[in-house]
Amino acid sequence: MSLSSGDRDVFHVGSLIFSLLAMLLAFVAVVVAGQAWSRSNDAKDQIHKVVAGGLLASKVNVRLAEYSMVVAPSTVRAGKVTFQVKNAGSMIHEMVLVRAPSVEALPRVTVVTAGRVVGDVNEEAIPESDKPGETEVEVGKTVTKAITLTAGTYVMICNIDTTLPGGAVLNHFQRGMYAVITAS
Ligand SMILES: [Cu+2]
Repeated sequence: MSLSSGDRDVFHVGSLIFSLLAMLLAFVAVVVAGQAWSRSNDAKDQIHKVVAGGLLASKVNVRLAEYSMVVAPSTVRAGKVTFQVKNAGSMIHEMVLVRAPSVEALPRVTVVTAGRVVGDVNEEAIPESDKPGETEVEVGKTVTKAITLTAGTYVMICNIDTTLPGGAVLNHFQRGMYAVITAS
């Protein structure tokens, strides 16, 4: 049996359509694969962002009392951090943030001056650039304050002096009102 010229034309048209369909399918496969690859890259970017800091909080709670300062969490994401500072005590307290590697690294008052006793944190000896923010909190109140922290370690203190009835001065920091927070 031999093909007539008409049969051969039908055969050629058929194989041409088949080739075009195959090319179209191949093109669709490439586009779909490309989209999947792009989606998986987006997912990887998201995971990297989470690992790089998305899990770190940018809001912290601070509880002030006589004489303690409790901060949670103690590691935050560098940048704008919202501090919610509650005074659960029975006298006025403050939260002063100082950029310092440790409590021991804070400069201290060595000579009694007006309103300061030996051992207080010497706030005047700390450059303004290392004091990103502070707030006082009245008894029973909660103050919400946004403070921008660059990456590093910060000591938060209450450096208030209270004069006792007998005249002796009690410094809150020296009684233990401090906490350490790290921004990364
Ligand atoms: Cu205090």
